[in-house]
Amino acid sequence: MILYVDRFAPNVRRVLMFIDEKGINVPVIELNIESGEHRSPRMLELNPLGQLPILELDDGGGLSESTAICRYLEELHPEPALFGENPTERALVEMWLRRVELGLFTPAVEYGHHTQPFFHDRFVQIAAWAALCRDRVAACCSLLERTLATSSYVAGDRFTVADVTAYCGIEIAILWGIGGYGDLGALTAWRGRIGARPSAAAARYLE
Ligand SMILES: N[C@@H](CCC(=O)N[C@@H](CS)C(=O)NCC(=O)O)C(=O)O
Repeated sequence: MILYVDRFAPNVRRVLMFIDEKGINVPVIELNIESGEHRSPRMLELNPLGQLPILELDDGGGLSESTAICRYLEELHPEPALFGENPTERALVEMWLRRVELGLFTPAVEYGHHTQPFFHDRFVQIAAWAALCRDRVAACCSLLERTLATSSYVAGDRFTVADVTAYCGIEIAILWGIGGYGDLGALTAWRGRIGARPSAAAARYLE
């Protein structure tokens, strides 16, 4: 098993943080997205979408999509259970994972694609789409604020993969300067708690 990464990529960071929380050792090969190393013929064979992260399996097959990779690793190494321990917990984790991926992580990433000079050559940058993404991030932060006022973690009282994705989403939103979450006390306190975990180093862009 080999994990192909570019450590700057937010989706890669979700998987690296998850692996660190699991306490498992997965061999990693570093590729450079900017120079196109992730789109070599072999990498495209493993993931025709030409995106990282990719987990190369021992039978030579490729697994992509960050959540699918995390689920696979959870199956191989069930403890600690980061996708939930019983049917209710698993459903709640799934619910929150979808909410924070669709409402926070993905719009925060897309905001960067549509605003940052670094991505100018890679994306047709649409200011109106960036504004919509920023608003979606703000709405998800408000939702998290209400939730975290009464629970320690995103999907309840235990750390799960929903915290990993939410934390990576917040860090990328802050990197791109999407402001406004600073007034949200419960979310800020949660960010401090998650940021104190050793695994968070894999996700943090700014100190
Ligand atoms: N849905 C995929 C998204 C993967 C993705 O967008 N990867 C980005 C880095 S964060 C990438 O490889 N971009 C390079 C490219 O599209 O050429 C996942 O969850 O892993």
